[in-house]
Amino acid sequence: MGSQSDWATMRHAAEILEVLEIPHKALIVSAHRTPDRLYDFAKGAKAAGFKVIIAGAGGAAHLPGMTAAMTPLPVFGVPVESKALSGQDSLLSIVQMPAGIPVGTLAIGKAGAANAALLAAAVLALNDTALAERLDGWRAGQTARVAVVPVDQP
Ligand code: RP5
Repeated sequence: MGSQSDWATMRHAAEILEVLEIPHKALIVSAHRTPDRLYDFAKGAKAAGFKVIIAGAGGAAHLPGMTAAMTPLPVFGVPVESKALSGQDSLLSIVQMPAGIPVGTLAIGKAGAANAALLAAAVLALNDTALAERLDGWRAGQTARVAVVPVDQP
């Protein structure tokens, strides 16, 4: 993620990765404030053993696109909800990649972070039967928790 301030959003990705028992690292890598850290991370990610990168950033959100430019790994971008423009800036910055360098862009905010983790899990599950079963179980649990009849909530 691009900043400590993104963690409130990106922790929703980390929580799902934890539940699915997917080893992961949560790192602050700013395209603007720590460009050398971004270069080192993105250039070295594949050799370091990463399989998928989830990049969350807000505002002029260059992190996902710049990361994708420097790694062959799949990159999923999460537009963090910004104060000034409610994440519309983040979304458009991340989603409008020119042809040739893809970033799989998720929804703004918490839903995008959670879905980035689930999408990463689905990719990894293609070559991991045990993870595929855990992901199936997670989805079945979600389905089972949906009530048929709504209740009044306080
Ligand atoms: C982006 O700027 C970060 O991804 C963050 O969403 C946004 C604001 O960062 P802070 O000023 O809160 O550190 O680079």
